[in-house]
Amino acid sequence: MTDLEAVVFDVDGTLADTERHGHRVAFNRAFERLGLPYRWDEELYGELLAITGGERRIRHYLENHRGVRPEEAAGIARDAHAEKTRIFTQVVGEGGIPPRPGVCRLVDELLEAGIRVAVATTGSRDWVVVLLDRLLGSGRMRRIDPVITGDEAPLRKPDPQAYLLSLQALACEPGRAVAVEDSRNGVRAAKAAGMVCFVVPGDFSDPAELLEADLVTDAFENPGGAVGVLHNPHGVQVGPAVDARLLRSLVRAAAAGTG
Ligand code: XBP
Ligand code: MG
Repeated sequence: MTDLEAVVFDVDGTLADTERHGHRVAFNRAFERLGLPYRWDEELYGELLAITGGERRIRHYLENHRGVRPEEAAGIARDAHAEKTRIFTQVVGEGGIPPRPGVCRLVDELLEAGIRVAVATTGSRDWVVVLLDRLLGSGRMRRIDPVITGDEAPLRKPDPQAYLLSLQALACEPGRAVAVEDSRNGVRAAKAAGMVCFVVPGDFSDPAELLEADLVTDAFENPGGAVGVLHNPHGVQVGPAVDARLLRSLVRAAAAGTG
């Protein structure tokens, strides 16, 4: 029987709702500090999220929305992203971004059950380590390994590099590992790495674009009752909250090829 050995969590949108009031605001503050006339509203930012990695996102915006020449865009993007990283790291250090409900409980349950826990994100290491420490606490963080960031995986999602590097460090077969994601690019990265993919859609994700996932629910847990099931191609039995038992049965069902 195929058993669950590891769970690899994405960060942005998955462990916390970081985009709308976190990254987006930090990009705008960086533009302002550098005297650049750009401001990203929520609608535009939702579109730009199709481009993963902050520096790539700025470069894409300059070239495609502002007609800036590629060499010039690359220089502006580098400076603006460095400033954005400083600002976001400070925001995160102030502790204003809470984990999504149920995330800490799920991590504890997995560790308790002897399942390894790791992180794979396209974000920059500078702020990722500060955010993880704030969200999960240093006790849990000591047990989460590896933490793969955009610094180690320059090929951003949907490229599977971040997931492949985490599987390598875990010495785990992809079919025995669950990737926990929130976005289409994340699902594509996880599936390209051959992993089982569980999704709780984020702030900006459209559930209709997440159909390659093995299971989609509306939350890890809901204060008012059971989680809602949005996509369940393997027909696994979903209890009131997302727990270690559910991720175990998902790996078994995916291996058996049900659905
Ligand atoms: C998240 C991202 C990140 C952040 C910005 O994607 O694309 O780039 O938006 O972080 P995922 P940086 O959740 O799929 O990893 O500015 O540090 O790149
Ligand atoms: Mg994400």
